[in-house]
Amino acid sequence: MSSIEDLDYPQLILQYNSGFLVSKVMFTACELGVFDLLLETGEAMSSDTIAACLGTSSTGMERLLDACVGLKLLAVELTQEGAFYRNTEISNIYLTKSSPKSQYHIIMYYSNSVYLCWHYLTDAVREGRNQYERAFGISSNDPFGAMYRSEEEMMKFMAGQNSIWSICGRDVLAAFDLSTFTQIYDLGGGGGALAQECVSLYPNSRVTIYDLPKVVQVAKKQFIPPEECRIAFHSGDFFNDSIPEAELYILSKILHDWDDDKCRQLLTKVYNACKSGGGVLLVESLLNEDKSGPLETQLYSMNMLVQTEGKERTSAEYSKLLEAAGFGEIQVKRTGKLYDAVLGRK
Ligand code: ASE
Repeated sequence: MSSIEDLDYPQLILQYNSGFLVSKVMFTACELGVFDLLLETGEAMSSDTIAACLGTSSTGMERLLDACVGLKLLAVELTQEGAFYRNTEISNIYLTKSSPKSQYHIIMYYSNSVYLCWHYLTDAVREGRNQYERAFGISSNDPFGAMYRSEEEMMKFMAGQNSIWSICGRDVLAAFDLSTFTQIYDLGGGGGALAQECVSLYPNSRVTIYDLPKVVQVAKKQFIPPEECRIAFHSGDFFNDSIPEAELYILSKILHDWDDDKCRQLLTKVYNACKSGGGVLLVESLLNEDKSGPLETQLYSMNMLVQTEGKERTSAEYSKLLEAAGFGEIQVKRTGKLYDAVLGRK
């Protein structure tokens, strides 16, 4: 019989106690450009050289680099001349700015925006609402007004979302055979990385990114190459403006931003606009039916509490919302990765 002391509970609690320290070390190494510098120079460097190149203190940099080694984000070689640091393969692929699979922008968004809202998690739980007022002194009644409070903030969010689709986009779009749908609207398509994955995976598809005018303007100018003729744009607010007819609507991480009422409102509008025989694809991180996990999704749901009006849901909850709007033949595909897919048909 094992007593409770044999289980590593104290260890677990101490690990959770310092979980945020881990995030902060990675955020800081990214923000200072440690991984970019090591990729650029292509050889192992001493902490003094790295500190000099990046304009930081030696004492701070040495500790940051050692912590990154502990996190397996850097490797260290000890020589007679001292310690030399280099990137691991994972940091080269995901933590450098220029890599095609770079997560740099979403990491910066977490570091500079999400993190500040999480400072007020206790208040968010007490009040049951997002914390823009406390974190940034701006009204929290319109979450996207708050998230897009400046063009810079909006671009950080768009670039952040794009980096997620550079690693998860293909899996969610391949979860179902969507090749019979050619006329597709990506509602709230933002920077358009998912739309780009879509036209690449389904070469006969045409995707229109439907988003707020200021988002569309930036997506056109900064994110989608002008020669990409399979991607079009539609400026509008999908709650207040009309939604054009199409065969398939993608709502990728849209419903998780809103409460059930708003979700039903939006899905009903989508249903009315949809061609018969068409469908709607929800891309979301699905909770288990008993909400016992996955942990990442439970944490995302807390993030929706501090940042939006929404929450993460189970597949039964999404199915109910889809059915209430009129959709049928609902199919759910768990990808085993961060984001899953739910397809409904008209
Ligand atoms: C949203 C997505 C995000 C609204 C706010 C957000 C993300 C961070 N903040 O639709 C990216 C995905 N991360 C999470 C926690 O869902």
